[in-house]
Amino acid sequence: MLRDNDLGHMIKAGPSLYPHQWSWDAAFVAIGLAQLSVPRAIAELRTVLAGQWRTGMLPHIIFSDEPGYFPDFDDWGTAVAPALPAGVHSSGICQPPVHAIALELVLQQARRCGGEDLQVAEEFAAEALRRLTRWHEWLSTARGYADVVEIHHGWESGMDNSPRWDEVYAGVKVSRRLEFARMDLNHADASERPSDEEYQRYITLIEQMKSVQFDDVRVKEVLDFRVTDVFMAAILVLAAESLTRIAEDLGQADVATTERARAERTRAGVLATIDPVTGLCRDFDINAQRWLSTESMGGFAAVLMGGDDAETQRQREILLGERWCGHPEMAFPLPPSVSLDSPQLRPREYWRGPVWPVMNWLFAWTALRSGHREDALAWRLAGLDQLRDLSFGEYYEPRTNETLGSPQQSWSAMAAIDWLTNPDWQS
Ligand code: 2M8
Repeated sequence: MLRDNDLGHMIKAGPSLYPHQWSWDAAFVAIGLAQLSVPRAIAELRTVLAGQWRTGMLPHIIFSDEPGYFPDFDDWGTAVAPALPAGVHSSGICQPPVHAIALELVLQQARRCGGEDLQVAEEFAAEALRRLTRWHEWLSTARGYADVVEIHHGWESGMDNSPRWDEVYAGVKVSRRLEFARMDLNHADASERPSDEEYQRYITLIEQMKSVQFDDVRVKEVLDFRVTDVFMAAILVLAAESLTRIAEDLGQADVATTERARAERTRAGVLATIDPVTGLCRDFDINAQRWLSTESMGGFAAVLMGGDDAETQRQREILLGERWCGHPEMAFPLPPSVSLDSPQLRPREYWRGPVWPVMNWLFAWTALRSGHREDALAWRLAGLDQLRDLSFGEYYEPRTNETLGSPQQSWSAMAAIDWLTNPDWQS
């Protein structure tokens, strides 16, 4: 399946709905690829890093030559951005920083394989270290806010239409209705995708960014969408921890020190967002200066970071409990994007309720990494069961397990590959 989605230098996120390379998809996919071919995994990460902007940002899409996706490179208009490197065709926003985590896992697999794989991987890691540090640094400076990470579009969170962002999108002023064709609807059912109203706001934000040539400072003055993202920040914590270990192995003590401090600072920033009433982490609307308490998967940022403090323990219990994974109507005890008991639930609609295989993998893997082996193995088993019909859907209806969105989605295959072949999962 991944071979079918492979364009040589990049794996398409999905065969027809997503004919380009998405940043966090590519990082996840590289983790699966490493089990099949270390050099191919490295090639995937190399393409991601080659798209790095002069500011340090890794853009959320690197465009292939394939047609059929909106907004494409011309629609984005990033050619006006002074920070776009020559020859790079990319969007002008970012996605969660899974990349250093991927590099660490590729290196681990290379160590198991030894020989040429190990040599190639170590050479690549030495090269990648500087770019990954600049990327993390950009997230903590240009996008640092209260020791969490600020985002400028729901697309940056990767959870595009999650109810997390509803209040923020309500403040996006669509001053003139824009004319465009929704190419996504040629490949997926409209009831499983964001609405036209949502797309008007998505594209309005791009217009606002374009008006200041995607400048990191000026954009904050014109954007109607400025919000901290705790889930993204939790991923930055994990990535900074991975980069710390990689740097230590490569004898780069200064990088290790910087990344360790980043991880500690950001971890504290995420924990400080916990709502004492619900126990979940909260995002913060910067323009409106208010907390966003809408319940969603994003609230489990502390579980993702894998601590053992009382707040995180409580969050873990909530996630495994009857409102979330343990809800009696769930087809499998896996984390849904929105609780089945939530008034916001729309069980077929993208990030508003469905279960996402790649998120199952992420929660399982962070549980494994932080010593919660029992949870990790239970999620792995349920996650594999969910993928049993081999359609590798992008997301699944939480009660019926119907395949939704794009079938043959690359990062869904990655979850199965890693769970089945990576020796870390064997008990
Ligand atoms: C979805 O997002 C893109 C926009 O970036 C889209 O809907 O067109 C999200 O699920 C995102 O997290 C993912 O990276 C991307 C490709 O799989 O699709």
